[in-house]
Parts: sequence; structure tokens; C-alpha cells
Amino acid sequence: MGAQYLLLLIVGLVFADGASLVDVTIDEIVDSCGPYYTGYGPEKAIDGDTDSFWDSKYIEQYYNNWYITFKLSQRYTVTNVKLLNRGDSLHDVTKFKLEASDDQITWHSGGSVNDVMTGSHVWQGFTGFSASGKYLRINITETDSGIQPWLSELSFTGYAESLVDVTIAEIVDSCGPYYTGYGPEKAIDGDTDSFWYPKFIEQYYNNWYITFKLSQRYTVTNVKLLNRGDSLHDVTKFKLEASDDQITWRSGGSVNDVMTGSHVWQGFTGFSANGKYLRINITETDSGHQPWLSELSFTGYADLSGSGIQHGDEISESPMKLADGRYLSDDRYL
Ligand SMILES: [Ca+2]
Ligand SMILES: [Ca+2]
Repeated sequence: MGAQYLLLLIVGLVFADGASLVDVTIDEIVDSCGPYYTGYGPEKAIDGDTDSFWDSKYIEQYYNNWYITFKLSQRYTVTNVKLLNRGDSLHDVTKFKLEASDDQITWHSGGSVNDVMTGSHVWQGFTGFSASGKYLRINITETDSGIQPWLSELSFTGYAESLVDVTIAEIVDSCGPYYTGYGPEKAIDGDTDSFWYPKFIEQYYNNWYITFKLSQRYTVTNVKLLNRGDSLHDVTKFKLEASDDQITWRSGGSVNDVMTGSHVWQGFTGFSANGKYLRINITETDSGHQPWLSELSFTGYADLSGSGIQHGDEISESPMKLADGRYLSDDRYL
């Protein structure tokens, strides 16, 4: 075992610290790629019966996009997959990928496998995935003959995720100058009397933003916002965007009905803004003048999926297999 291998294992352990692998509980199947033969629905892939299997129909050979979407009992980061092929050497899965989402609109890649064994009705385990979300999709991207899969069983393990306060490392940008003593930091200083007051921007600019660097990657799901409440400079609409490089920005949701004329906290849920950088963009105020934004705070889920380091599996002397089929102990890849 090389030093680099040890280091990776240690890093994996550190990231997994405080959390332990658990069985992922599925609430329900919310979608699959199409119709199926009677008695062979997608639920047969998770019924615990190794004889029953999913058999979709009316899909052409080499479709390579046979999927099942699961709603999980809560948010997880799924790291491990167990899969049981039927083993007939015709309908056996050879390749699949995992994707995860918090809203079933934006899907994040969670890893893939290209070397599932065929012709065998034995459980196969795959590790090294990082699929974080409330929804999980397995997409079978190849079978041995190109015809639809007969999938006997599937199960997932991973880490249960819980909502945490999002920690902001620093403000890296905002839409322009501001009045002295009214910088964008006033929107996150914990003081409900201080506020952000940008200046020199025309009425109806509707693009007043602050960009935050977060302490780590998060999926931000909830926003709390405190308007000044003067009925002139109050936020009425805003959107969230997230990025990992401040170049490519992804939509994270928007709100069009912020209450005005009131200096009380308002909470908004249902966002899915995933990244290391977070931007709030105020797209409307009640008078069209620049916002006076008293306070902001965010909650969400800590996310390691873009860190370049996968969740660690349990320490083992045997090679750790990554989602792309590589082994951590293979020096060619270190
Ligand atoms: Ca089954
Ligand atoms: Ca403040």
C-alpha cells in the first residue's frame, strides 16, 4: 500500500467523520423510462425478492437510457450501490450511472460504472459514488445485448444529510458602489438595523446582486430575508444562483412575492443552489429604486461532491473501487 493510497484513505475518513454509512431508505418510485410488462414494474427492482425483476417494454434496442427515479425518505449522499442482474446474458446491465436532484429539475452527476459483470445472478457492489439529493435516479446506459434490462434488485447506502446553517467565507462581488457604511457586508452582519444600500444605479436596474464565497460547497435550499420595510426600497423579487468557478452560474430558484412594508424576517424554501459560490440577485423592488437589504441568511446541505474527493468507504486492505471503475490502490491513477 503506497503512501498516497494511505493519504486518500485518511482524507476519505476525515470527510466521513461524524457520519456513518447507512442504508438509503426509498419513499417511492416517482418515475421510470416508460411502460413495462405486467408484473414487471420498476418496483420489482427494490422489492427484496431476488426472483422478481423490472422489465420495461416498447423501447428500441440500444436505447441506453433506461432509468428509475426514486424519492428518498430524506436527503442522502449515496456512495455505494449494490446491483443484482438477472444473469441471462441478454438483459444484463453492463453500464449505469447515478444522478441526484433536490427538485427533479436540476440533476447532478453522481458517478458511473462501466464494468458490471454479466451472465451471473450474484450481488455486485460498487463504491465511490457521490450522489447528493432528495431524489436519486439510476440510469442504465448499456446492457450486454442492447435490449432492455432485466434488473432483479438494487440497493443503496450512503450518508444521511441534515440541514445546516450555510457559513459564508467572504463577499467576493456586488453589483456596484454603495453609500459609505452601507456595504453589502451589512446584509450579513447579524445587525437588523444595518443594511446594504447600493448607489449610482438607475431605477428599475433590477440586477442588484451580492456574490458570496461559502466556507465549502453547499446545496442551499432555504433563504431568510429581512427587508428594511420602508415600502420604497423593499425587495419584492429575487433569485439565487450558484457556481463553482464564478464563470458558469446555475439557476437555484427564485421568489416573486416577498412582502414589503414590513421589517420582519421572511423565510423561503425550495431552492436548489449547489456550489461553492452563491449569488443573490434582487430582480425587483417595490418602487424600482435600489434595495435596502437589512439581513440575509441561508440554510442547506453541506456538499462534498465537487471537492474532487469522494466520501471514504470503510478502510480495507482490499482495493477501493471508484465509481468510474478505477481502483484507489492502482498507482497508475494516483
Ligand atoms: Ca426483485
Ligand atoms: Ca444588517
